[in-house]
Amino acid sequence: MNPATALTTLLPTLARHGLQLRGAWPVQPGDTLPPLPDGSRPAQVCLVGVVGSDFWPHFQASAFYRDGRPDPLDRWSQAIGDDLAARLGGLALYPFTGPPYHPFQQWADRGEPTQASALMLRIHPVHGLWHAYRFALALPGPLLAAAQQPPSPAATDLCAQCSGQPCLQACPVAAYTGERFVLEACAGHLHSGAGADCMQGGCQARRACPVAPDLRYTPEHAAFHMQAFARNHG
Ligand code: B12
Ligand code: SF4
Ligand code: SF4
Repeated sequence: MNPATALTTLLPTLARHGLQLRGAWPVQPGDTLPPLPDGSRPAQVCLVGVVGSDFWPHFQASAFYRDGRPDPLDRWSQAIGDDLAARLGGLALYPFTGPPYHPFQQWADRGEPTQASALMLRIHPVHGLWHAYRFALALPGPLLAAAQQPPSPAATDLCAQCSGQPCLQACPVAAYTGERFVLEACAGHLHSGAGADCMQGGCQARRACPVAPDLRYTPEHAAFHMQAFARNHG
């Protein structure tokens, strides 16, 4: 499949689901990736993810959201990723299959100007902390030419320049220390009555970040992630 055909397969499908192509990078000799269905080694990896809550109405309208079975967002992602991979002769890889997990955050830095933030989540100069990854497509050839990849603004050292680093002050139980995330403190708070603000509106530390406030997740979207997180921890 030539790059133009690959793009006309990929981009409209992603747009239909509210997903975005988040960058692409060539596979290097040191990358440990599974073989493609035909046994060959992948040549390129494309990262697909969400920015803000754009995908939320699409996911909410899907059968996965309403079927009452576990992990609806992961299953929604798998249906889209596996279908696209089959059409492109590639393999879909997911951030949630593991351990061991695929190093999605390291992969992100190879395809777009993301950096580790003070909260250790990746921060993007345009999307701030309000983005995540749904799947990667390992592809047989360089299907997406460099010129056709999404334009990337330059990476900046946002957190080093951030006055007062409000994200590190905002957690009521100081779960983010700047060096590590104290999972037990966060989970304990979420399961207590005092955790209602985080559970209903999303992580207060993440919400305190002044970058890209327009992209903050909607309360319904944020609450969905917080419920999943609390269910898995505690
Ligand atoms: C395990 C995991 C966690 C663990 C962290 C364990 C640890 N080592 O510290 C826990 C459960 C704490 C966690 C929490 C969260 N996570 Co998490 N997590 C993952 C996961 C599945 C695997 C990370 C990994 O081990 N990778 C393998 C190593 C080799 O690759 P790496 O790129 O170097 O990964 C390192 C970092 O990712 C780091 N890390 C991962 N998550 C977190 C979260 C926090 C708070 C910190 C401090 C570090 C951290 O730990 C890894 C090992 O050092 C990734 C998905 C993925 N496959 O990368 C998501 C991922 C990193 N998480 C993500 C998110 C959004 C979260 C949450 C904020 C919200 C949520 N949806 O649950 C929460 C934070 C809690 C909160 N109060 O809101 C996103 C980050 C997106 C971004 N903008 O960068 C990812 C990429 C998932 C995705 N689908 O996009 N997570
Ligand atoms: S509040 Fe400041 S330090 Fe914290 S993540 Fe946002 S830019 Fe970085
Ligand atoms: S969800 Fe709430 S308790 Fe957990 S890290 Fe964020 S602000 Fe702290």
